[in-house]
Amino acid sequence: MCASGEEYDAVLSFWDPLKADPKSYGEIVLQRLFETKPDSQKLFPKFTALSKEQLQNNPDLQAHGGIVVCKLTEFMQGGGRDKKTLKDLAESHAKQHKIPRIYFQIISDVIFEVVVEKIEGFGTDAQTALKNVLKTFQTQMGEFYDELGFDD
Ligand code: CUS
Repeated sequence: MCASGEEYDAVLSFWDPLKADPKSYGEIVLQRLFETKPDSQKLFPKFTALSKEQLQNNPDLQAHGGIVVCKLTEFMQGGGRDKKTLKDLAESHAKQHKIPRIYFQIISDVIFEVVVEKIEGFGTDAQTALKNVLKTFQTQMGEFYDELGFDD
């Protein structure tokens, strides 16, 4: 199912902390991702060899995490209609990083978990909205992956 306009607004109404501090939240998301799904750490060469300690306060990890949160924010602010953001993201992740599409599902689940845990006020309606927004995000990324003929 596609997220509705109200659902983007519902999520965005709680999103200010992430917008204000994308690096910190992005860092938490990537650390949680690597913990729960260790093989995901191997997808980016700059993170592969890092120990758990080295993943703390790591500027590269914070920078990449910040990008993840900012891209998702842009996607929501565009009401899911801004194709350019996702197209660029799909291209870099397919062609350059070669990330299998299943990882967008996995990172979405982690984002959901972290947001609900860390952000005040995310009630059941906002949670459903966030789930649908993330689902739409994955679907659209999948469509670009199809266009690129990557990882079917
Ligand atoms: O960067 C980005 O942006 C992406 C995310 C979104 C949500 C799409 N990514 Cu990168 C992803 C991933 C990573 O980083 C790691 C691992 C897996 C996946």
